[in-house]
Amino acid sequence: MGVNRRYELWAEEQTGRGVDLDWVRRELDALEIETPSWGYGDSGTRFKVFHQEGAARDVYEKVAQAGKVHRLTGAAPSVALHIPWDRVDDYGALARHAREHGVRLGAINPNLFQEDAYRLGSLCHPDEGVRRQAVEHIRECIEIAKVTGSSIISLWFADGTNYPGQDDFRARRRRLLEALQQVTASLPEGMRLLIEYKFFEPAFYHTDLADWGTAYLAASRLGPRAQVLVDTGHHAQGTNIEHIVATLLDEGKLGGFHFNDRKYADDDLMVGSIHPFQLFLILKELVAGLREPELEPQVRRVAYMIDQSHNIEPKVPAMVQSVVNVQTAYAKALLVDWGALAQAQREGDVIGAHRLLRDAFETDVRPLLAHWREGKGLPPDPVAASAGV
Ligand code: PSV
Ligand code: MN
Ligand code: MN
Repeated sequence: MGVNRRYELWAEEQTGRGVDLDWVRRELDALEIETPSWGYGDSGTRFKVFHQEGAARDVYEKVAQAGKVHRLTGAAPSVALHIPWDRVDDYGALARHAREHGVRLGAINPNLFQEDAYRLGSLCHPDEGVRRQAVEHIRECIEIAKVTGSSIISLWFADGTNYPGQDDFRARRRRLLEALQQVTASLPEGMRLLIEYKFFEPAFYHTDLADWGTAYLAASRLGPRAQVLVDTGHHAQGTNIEHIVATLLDEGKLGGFHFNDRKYADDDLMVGSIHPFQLFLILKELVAGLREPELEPQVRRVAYMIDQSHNIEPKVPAMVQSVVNVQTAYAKALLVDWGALAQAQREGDVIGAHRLLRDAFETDVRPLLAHWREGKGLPPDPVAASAGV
């Protein structure tokens, strides 16, 4: 059966359930998923970095590969940079190169963990000189963002301690907040800070920004220019991430996501490959927010980004698969019957409410996505089309 016929049958069923397919398609049009430059070069674990034929060797090649992912999916129009990994002399030229490949430069990620100076931390370091070095590096990234037209500075800190007594929790917290205030004061109009948390690794006793609470408190101190970034791989096993997302959204502090999946820790596996229902439930909170007029502007600014390094999978197909997994989960979240759900919740219909979510999650959205892609001149199966690109 052709793409059109399959879609017609699918659309008839969905329209019959009361789904507004024009709205669903508009929201699919609006979904943009940024890919990371560091997902296109050779990467590995501490055991081995495997070389892959065709892996990007420099930032120009990384941007070109991000361009391929966007050409195949139509949903990945920007690429994040990591400085100094992606340092170049002329960022204006790099931005032009990106445009030539059909993408733009997105979030700038300062690297605050790979200098010898950062052994005891960056913004939390006991030595004022090291803290100054880290602040200057973030300011350098703000200058880069001005040239590249990026509106997000994305901060992840490896800061923490390995042993009880190594440093003073509250002193470190004050150093962090003071330095973050200095950085925030350097932000130009229209640029914002996203503050990421992670509960352990590389620090093994305590991490200064370990969870959404510590990140939220920091973002609150900094005012409206700072929000929290939720990296799906950065939680203890069993954490209810969708509940965190709903809470941050309700507090006006949800800034963005780093999507990836994991089985054990911060594994950076392809998003949706291990916990597809969790991904759906997270995105369902975003769709719920879109439907509330006070929350909608915040939801529209949430930055969807992938944070994955593919160690054994081919780079471009893995990124295409990841974008498709997010898009698929999002399409399913757009199909939730909100009216029926609210009624089931009011009536205390526990199983009924749960089944409504499962109905949306179990809907096969491939006919919709294939038709949406064909309408845009994209391959109906971008993962298949990415082999050998
Ligand atoms: C390290 O855990 C990490 O994966 C964080 O998620 C950052 O966002 C990323 O590296 C890039 O610095
Ligand atoms: Mn991350
Ligand atoms: Mn991570």
